[in-house]
Amino acid sequence: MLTEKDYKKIKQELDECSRPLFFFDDDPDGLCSFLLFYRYKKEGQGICVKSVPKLDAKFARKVEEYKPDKVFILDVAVVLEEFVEKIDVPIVWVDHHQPLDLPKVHYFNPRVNNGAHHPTSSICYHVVKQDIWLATIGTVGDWFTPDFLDEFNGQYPTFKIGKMDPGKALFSTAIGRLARVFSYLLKGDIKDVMTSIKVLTRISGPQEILDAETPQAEFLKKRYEKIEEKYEELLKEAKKNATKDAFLIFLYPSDQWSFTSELSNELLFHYPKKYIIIGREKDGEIRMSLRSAKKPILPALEKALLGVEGYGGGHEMACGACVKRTDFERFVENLRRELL
Ligand SMILES: [Mn+2]
Repeated sequence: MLTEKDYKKIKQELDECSRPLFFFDDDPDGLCSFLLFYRYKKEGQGICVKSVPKLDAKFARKVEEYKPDKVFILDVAVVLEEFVEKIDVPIVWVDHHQPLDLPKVHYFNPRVNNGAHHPTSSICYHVVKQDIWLATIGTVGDWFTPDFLDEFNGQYPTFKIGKMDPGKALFSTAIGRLARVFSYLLKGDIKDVMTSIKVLTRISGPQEILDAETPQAEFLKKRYEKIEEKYEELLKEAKKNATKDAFLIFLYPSDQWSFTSELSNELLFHYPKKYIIIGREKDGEIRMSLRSAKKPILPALEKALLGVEGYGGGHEMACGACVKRTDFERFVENLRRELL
């Protein structure tokens, strides 16, 4: 758990810069983390780290171009030394994934001291203490109950989230829907994504987004509705694969947008007793998300990858993996052996 002292330190880092560059993960938690800091600071620029949550040397070019006086890394799971080496301004990294040790980085991660995995947007809220609605969207989007929920309910009674498990909050409340809307807005053409993010830096609150009566909220609605439609189509297809089997496996081609992580979360919510594998075929590989609400899936995944061409990892109950198309059947058989 981070302490009030840590939050103050992070705030000081924000206060003591004038041209920050923010790298953030491309999910609702990462996006809300950025929005919380940017809306507080009102300076700087944000860069969404797409496809792989990893900062490597090629991102250093973005730093050279923008010439910030400080770099913030928000909710990005992996930062490589080759990135850090190329940066000659202070780096502040706020994250809640598996802790990593890097030289020269001001690192804030509640898991370093075996703390809870509070999402990054929760941490960012405790730092800036404003825009609680964004922190709630980001936190619920990460399948987590905010530790400031009472405060949120008090400030936004029409969006009140009662006592419920985080999955239900994500799939049955208005805030949960907004979390899903945020993940849709991060998909597609990078220019449209950047415009959407810019709009979100100026939006007044959750009601404005849902009402879609201002030109800026209308713009968001036009975009996310189209993406949501594609998602719903895939979800319908995936649900057809729910049989008596303990596994729900759904593969879809890569010419479509990636909804792998969103699909696996929602299917786990609807089928909590099943092991969920959602994959997308690309360049002779299957890139997939694995979910389980029963047994930890991470140790099973590690064993299932032995003798298979591929890699993977993640959290105990939620993993990502990539295996050769030709090895996929064997990989699934291995998983069955480990889990059933
Ligand atoms: Mn996160």
